[in-house]
Amino acid sequence: MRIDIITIFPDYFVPLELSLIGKAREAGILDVRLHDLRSWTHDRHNTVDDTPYGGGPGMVMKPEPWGEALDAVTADDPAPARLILPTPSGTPFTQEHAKRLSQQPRLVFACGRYEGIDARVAADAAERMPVEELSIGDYVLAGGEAATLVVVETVSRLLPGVLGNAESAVQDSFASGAMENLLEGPVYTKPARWRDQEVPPVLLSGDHGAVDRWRRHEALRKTARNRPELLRELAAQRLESMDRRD
Ligand code: 6GU
Repeated sequence: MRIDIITIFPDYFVPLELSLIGKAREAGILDVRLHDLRSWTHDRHNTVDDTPYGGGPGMVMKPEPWGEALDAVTADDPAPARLILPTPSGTPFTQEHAKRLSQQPRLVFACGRYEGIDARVAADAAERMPVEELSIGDYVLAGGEAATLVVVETVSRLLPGVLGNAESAVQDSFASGAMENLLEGPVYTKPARWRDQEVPPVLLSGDHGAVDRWRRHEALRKTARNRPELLRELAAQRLESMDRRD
């Protein structure tokens, strides 16, 4: 997969050299390219923002550098690109989005700062490529960079050959595998006794059926405690699938 990131802070993306993603890049599974938006400015101060039409606080990113940047980055056309615009006003990013995005050959991320990017940039780009506005949660970041890191990491670990254990991506909380959208319960490793705490004996029993039942029970407990709305959604889904069978 090819990923292009346009930002005024290319240094923000050093973490993409590390760990899982760093290795995926070295292995040629992932090709990440960073682009400094200011290289598409033409004034002495490399201006990327201006005051908002209609008034109000803060600054808005100017359309011209963004238009030129997107033209240049997508002119080199190894595969059709999908443009991702991280913004707190986007649709909520979920594991389902990640799965879909991981099947794309090429993603381009446009990291806005300040109060956002002039709206004409997205409208103009949409004439040539699919454009998605994504939010990573109901809070406001200073810019799209941290959100881009989140989306890139979530998508990258789903690429074939990136995870050591192909099953762990399926089993994750939210991956809708065997645990049907429940949160993952507690996990343990050696030693069996640590600071007066025992590992739950069922995990040492060798009874795989009992282990599966215990894990599902713990997953339900954790979900009820931390995300009760997920249990209601699960119940609703079940009723719906029963209706379809009738
Ligand atoms: Cl994608 N961008 C910004 N600036 N803030 C956010 C966000 C994105 N998602 C949640 N908050």
